[in-house]
Amino acid sequence: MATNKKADEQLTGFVKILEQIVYSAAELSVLVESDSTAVESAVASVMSLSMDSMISFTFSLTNSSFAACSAARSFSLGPHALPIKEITTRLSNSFFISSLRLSRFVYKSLNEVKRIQPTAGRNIVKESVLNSLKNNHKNQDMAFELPSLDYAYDALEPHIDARTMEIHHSKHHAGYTSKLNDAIAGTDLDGKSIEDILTNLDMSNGAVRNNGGGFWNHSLFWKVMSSNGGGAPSGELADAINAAYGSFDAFKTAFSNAAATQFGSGWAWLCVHAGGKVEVCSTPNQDNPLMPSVSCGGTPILGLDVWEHAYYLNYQNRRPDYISAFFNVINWDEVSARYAANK
Ligand code: MN3
Repeated sequence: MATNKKADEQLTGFVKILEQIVYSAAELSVLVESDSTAVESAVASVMSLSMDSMISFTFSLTNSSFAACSAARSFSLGPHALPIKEITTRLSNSFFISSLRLSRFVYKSLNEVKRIQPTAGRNIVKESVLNSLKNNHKNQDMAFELPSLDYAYDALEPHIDARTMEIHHSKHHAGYTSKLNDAIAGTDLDGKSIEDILTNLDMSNGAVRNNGGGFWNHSLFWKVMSSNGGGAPSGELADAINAAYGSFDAFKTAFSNAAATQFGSGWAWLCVHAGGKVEVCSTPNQDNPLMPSVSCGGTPILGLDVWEHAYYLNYQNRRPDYISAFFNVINWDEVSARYAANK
């Protein structure tokens, strides 16, 4: 039992270092206005590693840190030195020091853990990193956080281009998120779920209506698309669509019309009502059917953004072409799951 305790201690130490790396990476990505995909994928990689490959992962991370800090150093000292000199210098120093500490510590502790308890690791690391990210999130006193995508920005090409996805997610959705946080900070909405905020919304509160709607709508939008999307739904969702519209093609026409005829900016929706009936509708701006006194009701399970920012780079004024392309990326598994959860 003593050996297990020792292994646990070693692991705990390793996890703490790992958390520091995740935070540093997150901090770096914020500072350089990059997206958080790199951090997410780093965490995902760690979770899928065996103890053996954790060691090589750590070494490659260390090498990357060295490369990053060298780059940062030459950048901050070179002829193109910019106002971010101080930031890069500080970061490069901290990466440099953590890299050294990390490589020594991890080499020692992981070998020890591996010797004592060959199967230890994966779940403990996963749980601990996730918990600590959650706590870190709370400590930042940020109510809502921009969700990361489940796929790369170019995953939906040629139907939705990478540049549009990048700007849409990292600028537009990020903007709604931070403005929502600003709008609720210090009010009695702070700490409530976004669904709670929207279903009980005071529609005269423009900041929360626009940015809370924008936050929720885009969070749904990313989820209902996939590079493996397209086709048609099956099972009970297909039955509900057939019951309401007669056929999938007729539904497709109704949804496309709702999206095409929404004047100006807005969204087209497929919603489910309690009892399982589905309905197509559209709303202007960032309104959605969760909000009170909106012309359509139920819970949205599929949403299409028809703001020009969602398609203009690739389709210019051809909104119908964008709508038609959207059907090639709809993630019907996700829509079906949302149907089952909200019917
Ligand atoms: Mn949008």
